[in-house]
Amino acid sequence: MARQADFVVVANRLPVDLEKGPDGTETWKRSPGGLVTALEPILRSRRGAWVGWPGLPDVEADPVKEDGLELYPVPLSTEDVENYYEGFSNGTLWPLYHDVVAPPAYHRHWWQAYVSVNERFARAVADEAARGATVWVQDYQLQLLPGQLRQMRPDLRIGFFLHIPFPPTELFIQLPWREQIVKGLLGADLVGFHTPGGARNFRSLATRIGGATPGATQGEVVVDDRTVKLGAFPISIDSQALDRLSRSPEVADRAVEIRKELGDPRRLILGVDRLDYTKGIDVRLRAFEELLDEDRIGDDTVFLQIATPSRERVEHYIRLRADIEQTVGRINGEHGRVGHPPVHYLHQSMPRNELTAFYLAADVMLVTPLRDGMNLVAKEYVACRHDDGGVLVLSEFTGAARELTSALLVNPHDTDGVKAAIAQALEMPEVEARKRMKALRRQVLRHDVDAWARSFLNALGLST
Ligand code: GDG
Repeated sequence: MARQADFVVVANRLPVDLEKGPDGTETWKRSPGGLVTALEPILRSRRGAWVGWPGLPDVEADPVKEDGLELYPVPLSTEDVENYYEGFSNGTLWPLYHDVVAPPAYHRHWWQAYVSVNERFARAVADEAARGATVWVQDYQLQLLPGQLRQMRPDLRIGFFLHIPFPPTELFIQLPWREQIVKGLLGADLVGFHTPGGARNFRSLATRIGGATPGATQGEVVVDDRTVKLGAFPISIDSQALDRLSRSPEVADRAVEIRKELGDPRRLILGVDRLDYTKGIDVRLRAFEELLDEDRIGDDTVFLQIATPSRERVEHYIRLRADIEQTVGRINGEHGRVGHPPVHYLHQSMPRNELTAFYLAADVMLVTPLRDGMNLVAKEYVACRHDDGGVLVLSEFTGAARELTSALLVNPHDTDGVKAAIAQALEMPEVEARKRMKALRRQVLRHDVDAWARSFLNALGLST
């Protein structure tokens, strides 16, 4: 195929999932997400393409045009999924980059798979990108790709964005392949992070072990006479769209119905996360349990935790699920009455409309990660509260805490502090709660995902 795309997005996953029917027929199903919403107009306006894995192992799919988007599937075998994706990406990099809240495993065969899968993605991009095209690489699964691609196609302009935190040097240097990763990232013209702290951590490693020298400003380093820009680009959501959806009568009615189904509690507390050990689901369950033990919360308060299934074959996740489900069982066993469990726990994925109704129904939203690159759930809760209602309790250890300063900020390691914040949120005078929510909404509605994508691409030299 002729090289034709002027703008290529490359991510581990395509924005569509390939699904196989019982009769073997293959169909593409759109998987909506903030990233594709933000990038779609840009992809459409400039001969854009998206390169990624279609989500099923051992499938060779042809390039397709779906809804006007050019998609280039990169195949992964079952072994690739095990070693590159579940192994090195989610068993090594994910815990290492999240402050080692779970121990990372270092296996040479996982690393080898990571190198070769990154190279396969790089080759696919090199084949599709037109001369002088701009390529935007997404996330921790593809950190070697910028360097590999620069070797193959020095004519390309390459940007890289990391969606998770970039750890401090003291942790990063555990990685046996630390130099290769830093050098891989330095193959880009611009490396973006959610926070200035992430950019600073990378900058210091780039000069220490990546062979870079300091640039003219804090936002630059120099490698082989080439300037690499570094910067913070805090991601956001399609705030207007969520605000609109939350105003629809169906969602409003559903929010009322949800409270009824939960037994019309005086107060509804909500948590929404992928079931991941970084999200601090255990932190808020422990705090809630102690508040019940101490009679600081009565049976007029209900806690609903939605935990979306995630990475279900990775060992830490299997253990986490068992622990959380045991805790929920214990709390309900000790504090529940027939028909009135204090904790409602759903291990399932929700349709977007339903999730929006939950946000609208909740008096208190608990977002308590031990570490999180940004955390979009916190921003989504705010975007849905067009009524200026609700109180957000937010961990200081999220990227979002830098922007959402009117939330009740908590240290998730301080159980007493989390308990105090929950109690304060439950009893906060309405005037104060509304004032805080108004301030949060100003921030989230002004800084949306479109602004994020534009600021990154403009810094990369692409006018949008
Ligand atoms: C990574 C970084 C960073 C969840 N359950 C359901 C559902 N979700 C949606 C949420 C939200 C998204 O998934 C989760 O985003 P987060 O930002 O909270 O967390 P990660 O998945 O860990 O994302 C993170 C992000 O990348 C972007 O850069 O913010 O720090 O870890 O949009 O609404 N959506 C639906 N049903 C569910 O059950 N429809």
